[in-house]
Amino acid sequence: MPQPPPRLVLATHNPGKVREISALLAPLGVGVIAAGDLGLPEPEETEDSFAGNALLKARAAASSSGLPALSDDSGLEVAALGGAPGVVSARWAGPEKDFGVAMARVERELAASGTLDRSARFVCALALAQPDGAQAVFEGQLRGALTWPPRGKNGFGYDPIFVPEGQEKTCGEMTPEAKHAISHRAMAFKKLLAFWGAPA
Ligand code: ITT
Repeated sequence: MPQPPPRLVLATHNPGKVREISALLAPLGVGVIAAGDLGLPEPEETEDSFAGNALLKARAAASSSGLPALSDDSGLEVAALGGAPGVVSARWAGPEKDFGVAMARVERELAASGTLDRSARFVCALALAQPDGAQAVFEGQLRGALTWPPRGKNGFGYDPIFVPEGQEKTCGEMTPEAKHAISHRAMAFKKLLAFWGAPA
């Protein structure tokens, strides 16, 4: 059974992900170094699946740092938009990474689709890569529905317009602990813990 490594590189340049993944890793005593702090470049995401892009990012960080690397590729899939924005969820925010713009685009396209179906899901693929080439991917999802206007200042990305199934608050209104109890990232993380043989 593989063990949690003493140190790993978090192969992400997204501060929201660094915050959430560091909190998930904290109880394991794993030391975390963010890719940005090592000056690692942001690889171009050329795959068409969350798992493919997660592996690409983890492999790039492991080979340039010589340390185990953990990456996260995630996004929002809106049913009425055929799964968009999906793997290009970050790109909808443009070069300024303005998620006000991205959320408004989701709402605009949903209105234009003429459907009443507001269902959506968040998807997360976590990839672990070792410098020796060993690798694994763990996936999680969170089902919910989209609301408008955006509500809440917690979380990041599309959180203010996403209401998880069975909840009334958006992810932007939830505490970090409440989001960790149900999130796509936490569900993928549970599978990583099982792989490491660590208690969930
Ligand atoms: P890295 O590639 O450096 O990790 P990124 O932001 O470009 O950062 P992605 O390509 O995986 O990452 O884009 C995923 C986008 O999906 C992300 O920017 C968010 O806007 C959105 N997203 C993912 N998880 C989310 C969450 O828990 N809550 C809200 N939005 C989320």
